[in-house]
Amino acid sequence: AAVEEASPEIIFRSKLPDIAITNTLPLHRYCFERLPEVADRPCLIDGATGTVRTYAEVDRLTRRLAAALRREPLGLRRGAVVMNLMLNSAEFVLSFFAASRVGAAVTTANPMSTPHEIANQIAASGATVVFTESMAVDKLPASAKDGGALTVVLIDARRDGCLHFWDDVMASVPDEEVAAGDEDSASGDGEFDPDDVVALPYSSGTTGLPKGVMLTHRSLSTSVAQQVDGDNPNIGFHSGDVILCSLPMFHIYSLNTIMMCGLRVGAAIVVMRRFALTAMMKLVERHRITIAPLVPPIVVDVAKSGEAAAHDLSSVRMVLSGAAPMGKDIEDAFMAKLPGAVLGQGYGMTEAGPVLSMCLAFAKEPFKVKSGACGTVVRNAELKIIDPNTGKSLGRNQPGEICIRGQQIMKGYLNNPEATKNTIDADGWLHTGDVGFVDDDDEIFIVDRLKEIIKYRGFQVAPAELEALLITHPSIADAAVVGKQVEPEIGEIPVAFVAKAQGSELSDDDVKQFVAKEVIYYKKVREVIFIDKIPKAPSGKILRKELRKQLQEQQQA
Ligand code: 4UV
Repeated sequence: AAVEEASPEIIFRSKLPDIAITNTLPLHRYCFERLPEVADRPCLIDGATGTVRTYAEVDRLTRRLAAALRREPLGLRRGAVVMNLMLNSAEFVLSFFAASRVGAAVTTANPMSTPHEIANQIAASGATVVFTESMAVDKLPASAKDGGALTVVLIDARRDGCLHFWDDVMASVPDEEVAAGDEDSASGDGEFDPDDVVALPYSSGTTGLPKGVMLTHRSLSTSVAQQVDGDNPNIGFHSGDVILCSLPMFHIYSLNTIMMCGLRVGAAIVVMRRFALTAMMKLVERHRITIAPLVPPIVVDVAKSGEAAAHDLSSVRMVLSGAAPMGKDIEDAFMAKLPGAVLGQGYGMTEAGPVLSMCLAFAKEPFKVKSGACGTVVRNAELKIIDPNTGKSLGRNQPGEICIRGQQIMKGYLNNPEATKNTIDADGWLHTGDVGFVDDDDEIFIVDRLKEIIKYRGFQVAPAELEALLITHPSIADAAVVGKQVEPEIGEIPVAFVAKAQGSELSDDDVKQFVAKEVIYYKKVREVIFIDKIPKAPSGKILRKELRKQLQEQQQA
């Protein structure tokens, strides 16, 4: 009788050799490990004011803040959750690493979010302290999860009922408390586990509503090491580099690849409160920026702008793009503007820690790469491509679902073992919901997406969230949301298919306005299509493929 042999899995690895990775240190110590060498070098440069803080200053400020977090009235301990609800600032970096020092986790959110979105994340994450700024403070709920008081620390204004970041919190710590305390542990009380959660960004993953992604000290230090450690680091950042931080630190791309990797190598980080094209070009010129991590819509902005020629951008040696697909034509148009730089892509997913693959032309000893590729799998990790129907692993040049395994991936979704199980299988493989292939040179090309998520200028939009909102409208019987490809400055927009309740005279503007009131700008429904019935499988699952096909047909017509 024929014996069925289990076919071996086809696993892809980096061209770079594995390295010994230190991933059992608290994240703040790992990121500031080179402090003795770089103490007097610039660490954070404020884009608006030009204020420079050195590595020694930033380290000391995070110690001071950690001491304040441990004292009353904040009284934070290992396991606590803090929310960072702000645009880019030095205070963001300080509160992140102070939280790491006390063994707390930071959940990050966009300060443009609506009160409803903010309240949801505070309740779900269990945050008890919020670091925020004037633009968002009025949107905060009155209390934390269990009805306890939410402590609000305001970085840019004084206000009744809030603590001021500098005047109240930082100033409360006597000097002798600053240096002492946490040399031997992250928590200050002698306890630390590298598998403690330190960052808790929210992502909807492959399906459903946004969930807390538990990234630990171990996962984040592994991810940073995969990018910038070793004799021939995959991204050849060094302490002489000046890195632009125009992407929001509340998103994992900026948090990890700019902030953590930048600190790890001892580079200077130019902090822009938020992206603006002209201001960005001026900063490049003024600070002789060498590294510019961007997203495809910004790459397009630069490629199309006549302004590039009016600025001296010659200091830029590396431009990273990630978080959304970037076509070859965009790459080519951009390179014509910055011929002296290397442009390449990284591919990340919050749950993956986040970086799965990175362009090898960024390596200290660079490899030749093809445009349109989104890198090669990072070192110390395994990647496979599976047939989504059979689960069998596929060879080169065959598109299938991308899966990744390694110590950098998330520990799981917070309080959601079911969703965790559906994303990380029993063998430790994280299923991305992205469709791609690995070519003959180990380069990865993403060609499609199995999952629901929509990306508007690189920001996640979860269809399930909009659908849940839409069906609360009395005139809507049922609804489904899918993404539609638009111009590359945007990427995709959310389109709502709506089945009206009987007799309703709902207009598409009514639907758009109803949603716009409840969600942040990038989640707005930009198009409405009325339909008799939402197509569904017998299980009740929305048949998104059919709706997407309908959109495509409409676009072609
Ligand atoms: O969860 P998320 O919002 O995460 C990100 C993270 C991107 C990063 C992070 C660190 C980097 O150094 C870097 O270069 C990029 O975007 O969304 C995850 C989904 O976004 C799509 C894909 O569908 C992911 O599952 N995506 C991310 N990068 C790319 C991409 C890319 N280069 N090409 C195509 N799609």
